[in-house]
Amino acid sequence: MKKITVVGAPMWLGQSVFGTQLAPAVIRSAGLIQSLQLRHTDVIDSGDLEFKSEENYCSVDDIRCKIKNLNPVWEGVELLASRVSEIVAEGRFPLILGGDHSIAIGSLAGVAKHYRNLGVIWYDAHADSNTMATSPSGNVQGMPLAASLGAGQSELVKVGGYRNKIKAEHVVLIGVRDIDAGEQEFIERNQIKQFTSEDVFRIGIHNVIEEAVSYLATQCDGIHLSFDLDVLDPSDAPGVGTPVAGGISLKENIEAMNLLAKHNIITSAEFVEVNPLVDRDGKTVKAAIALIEALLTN
Ligand code: B3U
Ligand code: MN
Ligand code: MN
Repeated sequence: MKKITVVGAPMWLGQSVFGTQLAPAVIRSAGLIQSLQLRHTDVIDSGDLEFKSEENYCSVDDIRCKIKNLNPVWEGVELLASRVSEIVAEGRFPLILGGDHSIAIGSLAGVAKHYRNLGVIWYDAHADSNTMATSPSGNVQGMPLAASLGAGQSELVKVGGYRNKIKAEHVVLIGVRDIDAGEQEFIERNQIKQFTSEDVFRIGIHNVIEEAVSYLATQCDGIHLSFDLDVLDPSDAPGVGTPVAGGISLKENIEAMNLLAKHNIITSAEFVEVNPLVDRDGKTVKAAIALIEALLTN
């Protein structure tokens, strides 16, 4: 039985579509906490962190302006890193509700402090491996994996007071299908293991998870799951900022979460990028809850 602490990270400034900051509240009001309490005797909802919500305009000749909203995103992820670190120090399982994917910088900074070799399973249509130099958008949403591996703008790389939260050989990307040229180069240079959505269709989600688990389990003393809802096919998860066609079905993703639960190897998790304002019939919110339930059932 896991001791779970839920924390909301209502961030939207890591990208430009208003709405991801509403996800933690909407996911809660759709019944997440009650559902977790049916499965676990010890569930604490520690509420939402308070993040700044105003966009931060700065002079275009400032090089740091290449990163959209750098200062408020940085402040937010520092706050999240401290909170997540406390939760892990209390011996509890942090379940973080995003927010856009920039929050992963804070989640990983908070978690990785407590492990020698933290593994990461990164579910995403995107590779989130851009730096200021390669990003086509300037959105921190597209940079958290690179930053956690020590590449990019120093504020983001040094969140939590240290750098290189994780090692490239302890990362597995699953479901990727929209990778920028600079990201491709980064992935190859760092030899990051990836299963594209095509790989998932070819070998099946069951085999992908078994391979990912055996790749990480022997080397890692904990595994963080970073789950971007846009890994799902947009027909199952329309409520995300940047949907990408050709994704993995909700059914297969639930099967994946069930398998991870069976292996009992995930030690912290975040679910990000739900945008209730562009969702249809609460489909994406319901999908997020179903995935969390599958992961946290034992
Ligand atoms: N790779 C692009 C697009 C993107 C990344 N993550 C999302 N979209 N959700 C970028 O802006 O870095
Ligand atoms: Mn992402
Ligand atoms: Mn994505």
